[in-house]
Amino acid sequence: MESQSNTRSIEIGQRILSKNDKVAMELRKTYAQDNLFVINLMSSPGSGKTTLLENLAKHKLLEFSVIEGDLQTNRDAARLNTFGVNAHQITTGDACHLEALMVQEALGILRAQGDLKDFIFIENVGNLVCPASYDLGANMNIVLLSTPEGDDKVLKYPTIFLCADAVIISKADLIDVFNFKVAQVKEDLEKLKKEIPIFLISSKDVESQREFCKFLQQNKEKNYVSCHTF
Ligand SMILES: Nc1nc2c(ncn2[C@@H]2O[C@H](COP(=O)(O)OP(=O)(O)OP(=O)(O)O)[C@@H](O)[C@H]2O)c(=O)[nH]1
Ligand SMILES: [Mg+2]
Repeated sequence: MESQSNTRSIEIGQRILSKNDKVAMELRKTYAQDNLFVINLMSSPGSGKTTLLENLAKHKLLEFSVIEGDLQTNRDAARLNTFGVNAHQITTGDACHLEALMVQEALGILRAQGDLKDFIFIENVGNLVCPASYDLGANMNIVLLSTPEGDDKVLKYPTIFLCADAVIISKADLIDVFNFKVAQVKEDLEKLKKEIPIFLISSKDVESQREFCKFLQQNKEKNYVSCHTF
């Protein structure tokens, strides 16, 4: 018979904060103090994150600065600079996500350049998995799902959709081409117990972009802060 141990385990109902979580908490305070509204855009590679930002700038729908994340090259920052957007590129090398410390440094650089707008987009590294594990302290986490990727992704990659405050179905002009079912995405988000706004956006439809900007402005006025854990 096994001897009974005198030890017992106690459940501690508190997450142990990682270094990233601690920096994300600091960032959250900085955003609030400086009246910044920060949006973390996450998606697969090529789903249209940079194109959306280009369009917001081109049509003068919102004034914003950008922190760009890619494994290599400064191509996305250069694309946005062409439209007069102050965009700072982070190249992560092998890392498939941005971390809070990288964002903190980039924010310092944008600030030092003296052109920090009230809205800041963080374009995360294109990946539907890793960014969901790194809190960047953003006011809003927004996931893009483009129509060519298929309408079945919400339940296949639930973690990233669980931390989303809104979902953008991008390349909406191709809905019919790819037989993309918006109802499937809604149903799967409901299965994840998420009632969140869904925007259908196309680079060819300025109104869809305007509606999205209105949503961001309303949430900035409300001082919305994401409550989702990473
Ligand atoms: N038809 C159509 N094509 C689009 C739309 N938005 C973007 N694209 C195209 O999709 C491709 C990828 O767009 P990007 O904006 O570079 O995608 P991204 O998410 O920034 O890509 P990464 O930064 O590499 O993760 C480009 O060829 C765009 O022209 C859209 O609304 N409709
Ligand atoms: Mg991009």
